[in-house]
Amino acid sequence: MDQEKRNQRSIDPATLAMLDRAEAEGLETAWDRHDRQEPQCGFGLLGLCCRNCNMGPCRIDPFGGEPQKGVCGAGADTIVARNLLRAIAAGAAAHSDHGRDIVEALLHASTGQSPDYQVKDRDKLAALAGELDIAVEGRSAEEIAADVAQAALEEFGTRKGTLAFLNRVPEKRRETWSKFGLTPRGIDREIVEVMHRTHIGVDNEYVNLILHGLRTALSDGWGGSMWATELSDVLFGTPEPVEGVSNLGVLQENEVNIIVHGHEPTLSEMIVAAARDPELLELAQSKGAEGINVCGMCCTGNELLMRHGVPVAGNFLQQELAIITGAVEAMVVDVQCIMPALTSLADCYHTEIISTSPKAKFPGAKHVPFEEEKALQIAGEIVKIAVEGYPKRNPERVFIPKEKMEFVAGFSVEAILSALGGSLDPLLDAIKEGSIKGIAGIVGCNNPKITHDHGHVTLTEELIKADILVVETGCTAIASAKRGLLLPEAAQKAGPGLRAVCEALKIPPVLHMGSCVDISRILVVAAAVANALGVDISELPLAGAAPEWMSEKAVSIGSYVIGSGIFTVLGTVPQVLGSENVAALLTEGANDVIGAAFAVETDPLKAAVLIVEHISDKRSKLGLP
Ligand code: SF4
Ligand code: MSK
Repeated sequence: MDQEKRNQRSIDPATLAMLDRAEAEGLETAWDRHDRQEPQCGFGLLGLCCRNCNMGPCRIDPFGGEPQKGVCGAGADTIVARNLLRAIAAGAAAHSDHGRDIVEALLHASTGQSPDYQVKDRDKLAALAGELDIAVEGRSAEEIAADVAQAALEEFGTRKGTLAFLNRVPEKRRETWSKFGLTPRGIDREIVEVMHRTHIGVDNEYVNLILHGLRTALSDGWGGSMWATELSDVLFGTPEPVEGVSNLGVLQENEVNIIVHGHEPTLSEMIVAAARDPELLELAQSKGAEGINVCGMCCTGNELLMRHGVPVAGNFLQQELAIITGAVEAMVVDVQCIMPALTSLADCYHTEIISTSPKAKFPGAKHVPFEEEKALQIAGEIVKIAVEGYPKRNPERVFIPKEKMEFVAGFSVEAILSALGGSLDPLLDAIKEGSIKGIAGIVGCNNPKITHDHGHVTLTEELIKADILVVETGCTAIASAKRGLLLPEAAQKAGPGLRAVCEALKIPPVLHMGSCVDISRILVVAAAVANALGVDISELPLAGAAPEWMSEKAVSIGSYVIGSGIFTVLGTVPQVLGSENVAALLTEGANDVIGAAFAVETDPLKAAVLIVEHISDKRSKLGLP
């Protein structure tokens, strides 16, 4: 591969070193497979193909020629809107089903069915119980947890007609939702209704479709994702500032390396515990290893990092590269963002891919079904498989890049409040007097369509320079961690106002708030700031961005973020440009309905300009300097 093409793949030296290694070994990665997909289907890129019934597949000519209608008569607006809705539904379902699993884990913990799990944060449990009108006085944590879990389960197929966490939403926003029929009624209900409406011959009016798409996404942000976050905190502990290390250099040459990858904390929490078992450590030593090194990848990594400081081996596009180090005994996967390519790649090494969820099997993987009832025992079995694989490692094929970077994570809402001295006031004062101009949430994936980590890091650096406090989750946060932006010292790269605030509070200018579902933490902060100022979220100097997004979950996230009133810049082009009407509604018309819209800008420097301008516009409308 020529140097120019190689360097366009990533800005991360560890990633580039591993791509060279892959090429030398004749191994393919997502970047190679992406190249082989070129040119990608033009109809698909524009959202203009439909497979919703068996009279199709149908496609619309984007240049105005024939055909302009599918067999049923659906035109570009309907087809593009329906495709977008199905992506939102898939993303909302992924987050919310994860949320439901956590709710059930809490329920089983409360009844003693899964004895390895206990309530870790009783204060948070009590606070949630208060929000849900559940009695606390004189009751055990288990009794309260059982009631909270039952109330949470009710949110999925609710008959109450609305979601509990809407009490956190500023009144003006709730009025807007109510006026336009956007108030989510129940998590499962909205997702099911997307599938109904997008069936042939149901909803064919693009505005009506998109309004329901926003409602569905809001049921994710203020429902499924928020429950996942809140109850993970109850079960596993609410994150507090914690030090960690990131990038492939966290893999250890002389230890058993286990990577936990995916999204759910339930199993990975137990893997961390099992890896400390003296018997397993002794077994590892008997196999010639100096220890057992559990590292995270993607959002399972973020969950563990936020609560235990477990090292993070990398973000989405680094999952294959971790295996190519030749130093990974087992990659243990649960759900979401796990490439099916991993198993054939692992066949070239001694690495065992271990799937654990009944919802996610992978041809070629070893399946060890995870059961909460025997969580620690199963985690121990998995760790044992990894340990026993250590002697099969071929030291001559081991290549671990040296890059790794320290960082500070763990910024839950509670941790931010504590850093501020217990109240939002110092943050509000800093925003009001202009030392912090505003807050930007940067989130999302990697995508081989654009240079790995470049979008995340460039946008983050530009915004902190402009005195904008950045909060991050998911693969963005891992990109920033690798770049040193999650260290308090990174305040030196910030503008003078933000730098002074960070130095006074001893916090980084970029706060890692967790995994993809933890974007709900960002919503909670936004709502709390709006409530404190007595305004709508859409009036605040806030912005969102997803510079390298690729997943359907990101489509749902972007939609609930604008639905919550926050302007959002997308760094990869969504598949909606086949309908001028849909694109105009999402980028302009939405402003008139929900007070926020999307922008699409693939250049992160220009995206930063858009965000700075937006924040400055919001500040002047609020009369702030
Ligand atoms: Fe074609 Fe209409 Fe069927 Fe879609 S729903 S495949 S546009 S006939
Ligand atoms: S893991 S959804 S690649 S952020 Fe949450 Fe990363 Fe995107 Fe998956």
